[in-house]
Amino acid sequence: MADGDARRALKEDLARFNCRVHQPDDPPLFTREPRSDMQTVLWCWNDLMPLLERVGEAIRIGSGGQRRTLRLANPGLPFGTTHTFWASIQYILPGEVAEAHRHTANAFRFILRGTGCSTTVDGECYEMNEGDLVLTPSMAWHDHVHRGAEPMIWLDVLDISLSRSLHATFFEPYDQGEMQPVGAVPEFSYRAFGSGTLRSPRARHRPGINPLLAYPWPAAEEALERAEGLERDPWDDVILEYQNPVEGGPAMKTLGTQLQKLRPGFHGRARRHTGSKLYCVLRGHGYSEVDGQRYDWGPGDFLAVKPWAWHAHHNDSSEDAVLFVVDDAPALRALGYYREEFQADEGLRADGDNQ
Ligand code: GTQ
Ligand code: FE2
Repeated sequence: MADGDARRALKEDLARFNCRVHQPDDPPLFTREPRSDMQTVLWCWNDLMPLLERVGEAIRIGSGGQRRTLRLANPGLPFGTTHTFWASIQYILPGEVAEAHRHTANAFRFILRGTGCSTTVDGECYEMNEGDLVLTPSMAWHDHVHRGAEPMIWLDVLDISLSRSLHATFFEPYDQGEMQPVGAVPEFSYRAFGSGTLRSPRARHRPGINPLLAYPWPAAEEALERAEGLERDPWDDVILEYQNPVEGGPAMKTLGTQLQKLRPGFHGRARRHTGSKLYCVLRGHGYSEVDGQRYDWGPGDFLAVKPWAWHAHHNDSSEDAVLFVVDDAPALRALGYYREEFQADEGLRADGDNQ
């Protein structure tokens, strides 16, 4: 048999038994460095706000646990803001209820505008105010009800691209009414675990699970102010990560959340890492350089940074810039896939996993 015929016969036999060998036009199994279809994208608040208002007029919140959200859709991906998470802006009008449901995806909310809306997570009711971070861990029941007077706007992030790629998506609407019953102690987890340094000796928590569901703004802002007294971080200026107060480490298993301040005149060095990131501008103006391109940003803007892209942040203005940062580093670290490189004064400092 000629060589070509033998190869063709082998290929056919392999296919018959659901096997294959590497074909010349197959994409390579490995690349030297991560390659991502995700794009680095900037969303501007001036574009988002009018769209949100239109979405508010056009879309009613249905039953069965539906939400009204504007998703930040990455143009390079079929699904997600990044390949691991969806970031969306939820818009809820006075009197509305986003009915109870639960899902495998871990989620959190970071409140951007408004007051008077509360969320209940596994029976614990939390008021939501600007700057608060509220967690909805995997499979926790949650519903939101707006008793305030103005539209309420918050950032939702779910690790749904990740759970989807792992084929682990479950969703369950609550079937005993619009809202779940509320427990006797409002804001229980915050009262029991929220100070971070003092807690009741009788407060119980399950190992490996962060018992704290809410990180209100006043304490976070105060911590960030206190951190200004530390030595300046050459890459991030002032940066704090939201922590599991009982066991340390990130507040969620898959998603990292940070609060960052870039003071006037700060010019950060570049760094790159595996995994993706979303910056949400809370206050002030500045710009980021990502793989050589400049992105100018101001309050309400969102910048998604693709994996392994060099990025550095700058503040040329005369006021502080404050950013809320989301990444998927905890998920990558848990799997041993986290790597980063820093541009240092002396040149490049390469670190493997520097957890
Ligand atoms: O508020 O529960 O943006 O389930 C996407 C899915 C928000 C929520 C989103 C959700 C929610
Ligand atoms: Fe949800």
